[in-house]
Amino acid sequence: MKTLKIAIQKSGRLSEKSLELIRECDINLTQGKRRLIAASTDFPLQILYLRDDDIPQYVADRVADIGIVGENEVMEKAKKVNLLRRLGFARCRMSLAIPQDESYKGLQWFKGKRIATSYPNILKDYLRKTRTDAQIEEINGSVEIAPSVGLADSIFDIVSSGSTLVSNRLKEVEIVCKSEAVIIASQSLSEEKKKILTSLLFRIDTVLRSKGNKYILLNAPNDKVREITQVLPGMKSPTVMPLYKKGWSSLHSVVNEKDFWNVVDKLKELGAEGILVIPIEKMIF
Ligand code: PRT
Ligand code: ZN
Repeated sequence: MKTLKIAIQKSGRLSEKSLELIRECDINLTQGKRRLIAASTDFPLQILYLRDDDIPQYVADRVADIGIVGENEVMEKAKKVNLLRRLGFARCRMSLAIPQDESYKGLQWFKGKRIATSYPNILKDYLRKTRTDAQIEEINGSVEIAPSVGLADSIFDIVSSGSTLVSNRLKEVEIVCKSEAVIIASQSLSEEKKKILTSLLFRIDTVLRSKGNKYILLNAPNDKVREITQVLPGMKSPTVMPLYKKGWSSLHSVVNEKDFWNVVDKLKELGAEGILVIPIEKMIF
């Protein structure tokens, strides 16, 4: 039987979450990360552990069928691959930063300046679109020290919390783009591989959906049930069951993490009691 080959980062910021996602899809892997390749015993999937920079190329060349990689690498490498899903982890932004003591009034600051980066293509594209005439200094790693050692006037790099910039006396002045982990796929998969991919994506979607939702149970006086059901839409509508205690009901539903605390506040106002919130392992539609 054919197997689908997925490339994931060998070690780095994406590795653990990528493996976790595969495990949450109930796919068990045989070997550990010490090898280049691992197989699954219960799903036709093979894992290739690679450097993140190489993943777009390997997928474009069909050495791997799909891959989990930072969107920034996909943009930078500009290979012909399909972007299938955004995964919501390894979120970051790509920004221009300049020395803290410089005053900044807009992109014209960069005119004639040198910008150090490991992402020359994304930067080149941005400078062209914004008609900014600056010079790109391509360097690998430790981009943030370039201004202090006199290699450049400014930098273009990944920013997450911003603390690396602060500790290098730099300030973020323009956000060029945002990035998160994504699934990419080769543009030409055999029918057999497409079938495996569909089944894998079904599992991944199920896992991603359940991550944002919680199962909620509560007790409420019967005369409040109607109002409470309006706050708790649920998948179709909430389940309502009578309690042994007269005049009371138990309501079960699903709430999204985004408006979770708002919903809980409203429920309390409406007289809900004994509210229980439980994580959902899988949500299948
Ligand atoms: O060895 P390999 O080539 O596989 O790994 P790598 O060292 O090139 O990549 P890695 O593991 O550092 O990052 C992998 C991916 O994680 C990146 O391509 C991004 O998509 C994503 N990601 C998310 C980040 C960050 N957040 C991040 N903060 N990648 C790097 N950083 C670095 C950034 O370069 C800067 O030095 O962290 C610093 C900034 O962080 P803050 O929190 O101080 O702002
Ligand atoms: Zn890398």
